[in-house]
Parts: sequence; C-alpha cells; structure tokens
Amino acid sequence: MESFTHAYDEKIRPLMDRIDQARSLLSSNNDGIKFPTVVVVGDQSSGKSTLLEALSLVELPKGSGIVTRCPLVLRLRKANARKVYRLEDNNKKILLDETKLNILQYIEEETSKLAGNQKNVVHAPIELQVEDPQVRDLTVVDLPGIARNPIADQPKDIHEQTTDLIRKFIKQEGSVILCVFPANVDVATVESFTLAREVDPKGIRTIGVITKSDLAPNHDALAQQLLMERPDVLHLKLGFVAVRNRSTDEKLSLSEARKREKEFFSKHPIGAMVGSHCLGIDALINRLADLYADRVQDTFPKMRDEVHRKLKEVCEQLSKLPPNLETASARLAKYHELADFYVENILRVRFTSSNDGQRASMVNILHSNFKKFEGIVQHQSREFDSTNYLAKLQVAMSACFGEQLPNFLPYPVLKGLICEKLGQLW
Ligand SMILES: Nc1nc2c(ncn2[C@@H]2O[C@H](COP(=O)(O)OP(=O)(O)O)[C@@H](O)[C@H]2O)c(=O)[nH]1
Ligand SMILES: [Mg+2]
Repeated sequence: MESFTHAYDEKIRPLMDRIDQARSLLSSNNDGIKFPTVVVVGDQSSGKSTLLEALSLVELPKGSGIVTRCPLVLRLRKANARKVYRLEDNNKKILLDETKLNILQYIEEETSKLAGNQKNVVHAPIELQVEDPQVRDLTVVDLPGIARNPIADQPKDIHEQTTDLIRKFIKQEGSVILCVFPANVDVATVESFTLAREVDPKGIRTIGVITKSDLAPNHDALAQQLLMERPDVLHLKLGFVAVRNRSTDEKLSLSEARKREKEFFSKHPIGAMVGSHCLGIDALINRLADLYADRVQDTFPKMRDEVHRKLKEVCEQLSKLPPNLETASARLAKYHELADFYVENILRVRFTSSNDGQRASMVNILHSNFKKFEGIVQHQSREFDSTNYLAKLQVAMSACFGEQLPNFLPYPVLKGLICEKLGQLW
C-alpha cells in the first residue's frame, strides 16, 4: 500500500496538478476541454450523497425526495492540513472557514440560489475543493437522482431533466461512473445501469456500488451480486463494491461511521464469501484511485493535444489583431494616423470624382441637385399666382378663421403649404 502511494505520488500527482492548473484556467469558459471525474449516478435516495460524504469527509445535504438539485463537484486533494474552498466561475478560490460556517447549510443555501426553491434541477454546478490528510486525489461529482414521477410542484419533464443532466456528465470519456443502488433493491430495476451502458457499453469505466448493506434482505443474494455469480446479474468488468454508511437518523460522525462500517463487515458472514476488496468505503476508494489514475493517464495526452490545438487557434486570432497601445502618446499617434486615413481614403474619395467618370464626387452631385431645385422653385412662382392656388389658400385659411389673429397667415396653413412644397423638392 505504501509503495502504491509512493508510486502514485511520483507518477500521478504531477499530472493531477497540471490538470488542476489547466482546469482553473479553462473551466470558466466553455472551451470543450473535459477533465477526468468520478460521477455518481442512481435513483433518488439510493444513498449517493451519503456515499460521497464518506468519500470526501464533507457533510452533504441528504434525505428523502430530491435533495441534490444541481451538480456538486468536489475536488478532493490529499494535503497536510484540512481546508475547504469554494471555486467560483471566474477562477476565484474562496476559503470556507469550517469553524464558523456549516458546509452542509452553505451547500443548501447555494443550491437554493442556483436552482430556486422549487423541486426542479439545474445544470450549473457548485464546486468545492477539499484538502484533507485523509482523502485520496479524486474529483467527484454528486448529481440529482433519477426522478421517475413528477411530484407536487416538479416540472412534468423532471425525468428527462435529470437523465439529460446525468448523460451530460457520464458521456465525458474521462469520467468513471459509479452506479449506486441500495442492497434492498433488485439490480434489474436500476435505471442508472441503462444510462451507463449507453455511454460505456463495454463497462470499462463503470463500477456498481451497493449501498445500505445493512438493509440487504439476505447475505447470499448480496454475495451473488458482488461476485456476479447469478445468471441474471449484470456483469461489469470493474465489478461491484458494497458499503454501509450512516442513515440520517443516526447521530454518528463521519469517522465514527467509517469505524462502524469496518466492524460491520468484519463480523458479517459475507466477508468470508467475497473478500475484503469488495467491501467497504476503503475498498471503493482504493479501486477508484487506481482507476482514476488510469483515466488521468489516458486522458492527459488527449487533453494536452486539445489545449495545444486551442492555443494555436487563439494565437492565430491574436496575430490578426492590431498591436496593443500602451501609452497615451501611442494612442494619440494612432488616433492621428486613423484620422489621416479617414480624410485620405474616405473624405477625399467622396469629394473628388473618379478619373474614368464612373463615379461622381459629392460636390458634383450637390451641384446637379441644386440646379434641379432651382428649376422647381422658379416654377413655383408661376403656380403661386394661379387662381387655383389662391382658391386652395382661401379654403385652407377659412378652416382657421375665428381661431387665429386676423390679417396674419395662420401657422398651420403656412406649415402645411411649405411642407407640401418641400416634399416636391426631395
Ligand atoms: N440504513 C442505511 N441508510 C442509509 C445508508 N446510506 C444512506 N442512507 C440513508 O438513505 C437516505 C437517502 O440518502 P441520500 O444520500 O440523500 O440519497 P441520494 O438521494 O441518492 O443522494 C438518507 O436518509 C440516508 O441517511 C446506509 O448505508 N444504510
Ligand atoms: Mg443526493
């Protein structure tokens, strides 16, 4: 075990650090680069959040009904001292002081901020980094459970909403899928396996996790499931692990719950039937850490190529942009240059006509328009003297008699007639 940890620190740790660096630089913009994660999927109340708190040593909201309503990303990092950070979209890392802040309540409040107070789900995640001497380096995602039937104020398409969100996370090639189901449920009815098979048909990145082992109806059925012996049992290359966590009505700390689980399996008859590698949260953590390290090693070259490709694209875009103007004098010089360009290339072109006679200058166009207007104005003087026009004027004025001063041309008439003539000019 020690040698494994050493080898892990030597080989995987530097890759994880690089991935973290890349993630903090890239994840805020939707650039399509995917990072390896462990994604927890299962029905509502199957024990996903309880399992994750056992993995992360962070108290999480749990209970009956739809409690988890947005993805909760937990970046677990082994460190000398315990620290919990909130990671925000803009790459900000905020230290959460656990002596003053109840993380469980904090997650509940943040969930309400993101998803509102109804029973719907949203895709926007809450991201925390947990540094602790007891955790292994993993990034785990808690997701809302699969909701089959909408209750009370839930949207009618809650089943699609939850399965779409799950698909979005599990389809990422670098993710390890944990299909969680309780020991007192028939595996044949577990929908998360159907979803996992859609994206991982060969079962190379799916692990079955049987929760609530204390509620298993009988040992033999649990053992057969873990050993994948029954003919009707689903076969997974990575197999199954059984765990026993605390229930919400038990007042146990997370470390007490881990100790209790060890005792539970050491006394359990199943221990002799399946071996310790299938039992308990430690067995799961070790299996996950191995697998996760493989995924990191596998996906790292792809990620690096992807980052290089993006970098090349951005550099090309950058080279097309004008140089940065850093000082006031550089900006002023640029301003004059642009003003000269405008005068030379835009104004001058408009003021002079082309040599081939194809394009008239602005002055030329104005001149011919003035000529046209002159003709119209001269024509008007003849029209003003005509009896028709005088009769029209009289009708228009009589419409204002009594309202306007005598012997003055009423303003509405003047305006109406002038507008009519201007209309002819244009
Ligand atoms: N008896 C028992 N109850 C558990 C176990 N794990 C979880 N629970 C309870 O099952 C309920 C649902 O758990 P939760 O983690 O919220 O499920 P989720 O909806 O899948 O996230 C909670 O009341 C838990 O306390 C277990 O191993 N044994
Ligand atoms: Mg949950």
